Amino acid sequence: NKALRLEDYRPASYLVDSVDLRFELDPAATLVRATLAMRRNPEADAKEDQLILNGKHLDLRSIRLDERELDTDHFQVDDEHLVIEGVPQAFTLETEVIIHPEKNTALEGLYLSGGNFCTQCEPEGFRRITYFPDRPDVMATYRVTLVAQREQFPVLLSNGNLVAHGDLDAGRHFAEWEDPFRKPSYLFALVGGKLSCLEDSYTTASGRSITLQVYADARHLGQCAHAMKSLKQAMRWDEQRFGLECDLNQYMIVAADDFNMGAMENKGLNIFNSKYVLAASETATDADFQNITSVIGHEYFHNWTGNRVTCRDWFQLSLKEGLTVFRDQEFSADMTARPIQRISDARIIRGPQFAEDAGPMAHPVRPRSYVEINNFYTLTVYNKGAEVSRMIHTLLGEKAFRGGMDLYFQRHDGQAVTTEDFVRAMEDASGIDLSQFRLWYEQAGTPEVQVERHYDAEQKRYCLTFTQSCPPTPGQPRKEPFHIPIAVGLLDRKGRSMHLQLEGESRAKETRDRVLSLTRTRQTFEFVDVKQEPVPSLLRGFSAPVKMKCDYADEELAFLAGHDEDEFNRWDAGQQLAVRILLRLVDDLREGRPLHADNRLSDALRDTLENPHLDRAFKAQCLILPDENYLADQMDVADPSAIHHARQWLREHLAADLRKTFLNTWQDNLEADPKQVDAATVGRRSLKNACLSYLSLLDEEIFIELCANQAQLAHNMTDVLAALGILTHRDSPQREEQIAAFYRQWKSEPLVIDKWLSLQAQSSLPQTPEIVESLLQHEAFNIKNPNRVRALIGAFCQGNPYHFHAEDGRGYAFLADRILEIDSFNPQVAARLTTPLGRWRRYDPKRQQMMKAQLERIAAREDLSRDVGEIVEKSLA
Ligand code: B3K
Ligand code: ZN
Repeated sequence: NKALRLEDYRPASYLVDSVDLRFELDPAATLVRATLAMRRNPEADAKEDQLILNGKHLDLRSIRLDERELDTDHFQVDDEHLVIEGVPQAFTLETEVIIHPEKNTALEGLYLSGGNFCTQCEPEGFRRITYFPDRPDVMATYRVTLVAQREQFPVLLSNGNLVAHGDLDAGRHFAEWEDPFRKPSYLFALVGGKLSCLEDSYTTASGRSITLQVYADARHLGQCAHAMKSLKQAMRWDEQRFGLECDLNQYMIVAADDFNMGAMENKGLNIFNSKYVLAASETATDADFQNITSVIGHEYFHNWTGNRVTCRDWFQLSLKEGLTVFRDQEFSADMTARPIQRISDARIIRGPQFAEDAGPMAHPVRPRSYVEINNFYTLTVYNKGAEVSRMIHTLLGEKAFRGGMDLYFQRHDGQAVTTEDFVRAMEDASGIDLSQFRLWYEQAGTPEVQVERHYDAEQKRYCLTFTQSCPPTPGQPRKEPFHIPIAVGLLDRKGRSMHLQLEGESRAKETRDRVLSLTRTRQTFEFVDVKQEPVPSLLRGFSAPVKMKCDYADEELAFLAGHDEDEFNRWDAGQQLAVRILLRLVDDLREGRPLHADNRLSDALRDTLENPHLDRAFKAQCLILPDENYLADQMDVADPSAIHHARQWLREHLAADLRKTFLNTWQDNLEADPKQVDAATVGRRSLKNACLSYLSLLDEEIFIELCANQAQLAHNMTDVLAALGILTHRDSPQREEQIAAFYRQWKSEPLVIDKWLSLQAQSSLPQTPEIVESLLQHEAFNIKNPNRVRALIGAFCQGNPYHFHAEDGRGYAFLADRILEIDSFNPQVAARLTTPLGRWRRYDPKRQQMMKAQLERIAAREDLSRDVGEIVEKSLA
């Protein structure tokens, strides 16, 4: 398994101008005829006349070059390529292949989901459909003819516009689609099957009318309204914020039950995991509704950042993904509440992304090499990539950033480009030098910033000295200093932000919130005219994806938690305080010392809950203690069991301490209309349920009864699941009753059953490992479906560290067994499950040895996929 390297990029030798595809769709054997108009690439260096096309698992039937059938001594085929010698400067190539959608369990290329045909081509799935130069810098126009049995496959869709359709012999019909936009092969899509459609229309800023369609199976059509609404909001938002209009006549979204990822931005024909389309307040949680808005937005925004301007090669993946995540985060922030969105973005970065940066798969936002590109659709490329776009936005400001975007489209519309092209457009439009900033694309790892503070009472001067460093990552032992934007404020004793004036500046500017550019390894910023010693509020709004270390006293954190006007930092100060307290409790537990309460956190939370100026969703966020995985990342040697017990103990302590406040807050927010999912109602629900989860920890049966009632009677999935999420940890008859009743009620709704599986997989009860094993055999479970796998196996191994890291090593063996099983039919899903084992170095010697043994067992398997192979190999290196 050879690594591909960025420096080996060469332009394609041959280009494709147009593609004509004809599919005779049949689940067992589909005939694909491709006619490619090709010519030599004037930019290719070698002047050879050998044509190399990608193709995987294709049964080749015939090849015609300029209408002449080629016989076998003019070409060679193996399982990855078709090589034709002696091709002319320009020619037409026609191939016929047979493929087997029914047998396609990898869910890449053309496959069946719920009896319907669908495709997933990014990044390299098109080569499983036909022979083609399957790389993003080869862009062509497509004309597609789909032929199928009308009865079984009444709906036939592909990219672009429908140009013809009609009946054929023997019960067959056809549809012909034409996409006028040149596109890379990874954006090709087709869908065929029995689907119903919710239709609407949208009028663009310039007055064009676009037909919008959301396709799903008939019984789920009633759950498509939120997706449609989100799509229209996204279209309006992109016009207003970026001046970008939809360029199509028809925009289609199809919900598929079997899907490896979240969704796919195929030109004009997005295919979605049904999880990110279908929602009703009875079946989907508030979080589901928000995820749908963000994923619908994300795929729509790709139409410009990804499709109109695409990637030159897959090393540039963050060019479209990082930027598009930044765009979807901004969209979600505008649709809900900005600080809440930022808290959720930061949780992902500081939790699993920082862990990725610290682990064996650490890689830069623009990787330098990969073995299997599917392994690089990561939190680093997506979410850290989004932070990199956001930092450019912070450094340039909204207006110059918009200028940079405009210039980027002006220069590169219709092209396949690099992250360098993006940064250059930003520089050229703003006049701001981003040369050092580029290191964010090139260097892996999470920078750490140490802060020292010094106040000179006599001179009224205040100094902040920052020292940055970045730990080594695979292949990068030493790092250059990053350009880090640090947003700061200084709080006076009353908690008001002070005026900020740096040494050498004039007083004129009225700023209480500003961005410092840290560019050197060690750098001091001196503020003048500082009347009293302030408490600094650092990295406001999480202005850079770094670990900021400041020697705050606990009192200072409590003070920031109660006063910072930057809501993100206000939340964060409470979290930092909680982390400290929790880590002390972990130490006490490990040393066998009695556990002591610390009232500073209770006091801070009480103040927050009783503060009438803070909104409910924000308060609910403050009540969520840092999770067990995050706490493990803060320890030199992670101790999952002590972490679990310490966190549980602190939650019980807070419940007792704040009983009255929780009860009042819970009562005040009971009136949350179960049918509504607007931000205010969602905030109410999240707050009352957060309070209930604390109240249920008190030794009072009434709250358990309340949960059981809520689980049984609520008509809103958020409420039902909040109650079950409490009950699942209690060994009580109510638990068994409610879990069984939930199954009876929802067994025909797979997306709801996923919640049922996760609930049980995340339970802290001692019998959980057995329950998870037995659920593998349950009629509701299907290991071939990626959503079911994530809901049960993923939730247990990543969302239940306490049981996954059980001392007997059983969790590790369980995961390795599943990885091996799944790898034989779906390598992408198997590879993603491997992450927790790759973290073995973070645990004690006994766990290390057991985790490593499982990785070695996987590595020893013959026929391991390239996907899993790359991860286990790097994990063991
Ligand atoms: N671009 C797709 C991801 C495809 C992943 C293939 N392994 C979804 C997205 O980021 O919008
Ligand atoms: Zn994307």
